[in-house]
Amino acid sequence: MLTNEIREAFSAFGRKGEISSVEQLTAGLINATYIVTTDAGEKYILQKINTFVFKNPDGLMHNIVGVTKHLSEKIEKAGGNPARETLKFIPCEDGKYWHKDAEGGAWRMYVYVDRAHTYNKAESADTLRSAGKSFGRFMKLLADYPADTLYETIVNFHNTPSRYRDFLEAVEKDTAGRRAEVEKEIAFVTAREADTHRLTDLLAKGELPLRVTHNDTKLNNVLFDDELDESICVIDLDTIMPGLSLYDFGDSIRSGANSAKEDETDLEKIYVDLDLFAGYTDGYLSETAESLNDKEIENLAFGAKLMTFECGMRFLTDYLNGDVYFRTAYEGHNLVRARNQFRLIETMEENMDKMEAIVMDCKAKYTK
Ligand code: GN1
Ligand code: MG
Repeated sequence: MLTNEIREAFSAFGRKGEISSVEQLTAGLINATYIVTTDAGEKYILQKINTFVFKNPDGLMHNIVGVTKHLSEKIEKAGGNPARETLKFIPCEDGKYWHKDAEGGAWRMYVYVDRAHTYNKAESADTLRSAGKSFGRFMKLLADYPADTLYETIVNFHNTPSRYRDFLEAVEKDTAGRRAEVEKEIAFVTAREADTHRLTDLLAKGELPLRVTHNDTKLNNVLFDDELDESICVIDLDTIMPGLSLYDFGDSIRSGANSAKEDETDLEKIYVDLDLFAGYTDGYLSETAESLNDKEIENLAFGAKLMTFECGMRFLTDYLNGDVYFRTAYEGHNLVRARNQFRLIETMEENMDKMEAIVMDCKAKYTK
């Protein structure tokens, strides 16, 4: 699918050789992502940034380039291999890390990490344990990153009360004329209004610390080595911003401990898989138990529920708005995703005690 648009964007990065093939990756719901192979056998990821979502590509790339350089130095010092353990972005010939095409589209490019794969759905608790370690280590490596130099790439990204207001506005406006069809789902959300501000209240009271977090820790945002099947590299760095550890932990559970895919339609197949939950929690706390405070530990399981709630509410909001934000493959896709997340929440509510007990066991295992 080599288009003129792709050829033109690729050439802005001044790499040698001609494009020999292009493959589109469609697992991400926001940007347009292509694997580009050259006749010299080099492989890159070329991405068209979704500027409806990311309005300031300069700020976005400033964050990503700064963070990946920092990670790269730390990985090198620790005796690791930065070429496989973090992303390497390529500047354009003018030194900038993104290219504006003739239509105003924004493109960036990085080196493709070879011999690696992702999971859209976890196969075992080991997969999640490994992902948990990577995301835990990621937060640790960024603990000394100057948070005040980071742009807020999406304002109020995980501010759940603000997401809730956006949801109410979408219900009120009913732009796509779909409200009548989703009264049940709307009631599911409004019944849980009190949850929306629990973490932001603790943050305001100073009981939860702001950290440099990833904020989009979906299972398919970590690469696994083909040979070892171990997670090696955290990707999709667009939302690195100051945030709560609970957002990162929570979103990983939302996506990784779901017994089914995010858009499974058969609600009976959807539940929080406690083995997968335990695997992730074990991996994550093996890296972070010493640095998280008691309030964070206490709220990990709730964070999983809250991130599932927020995401489900965002899918429903987008459905009400006429599918303007998330990439959809068919009419009603966002509603399917919302119902899926709401079913997952019900099973988390039923299992909250068990999830909390697993967290405490893992904490005991990794603290003296
Ligand atoms: C988006 O870009 P991707 O597909 O990794 C979204 C996340 C959602 C997720 C749901 C910037 O992540 O917040 O949790 O879809 N990213 C953005 O699958 O909105
Ligand atoms: Mg992604």
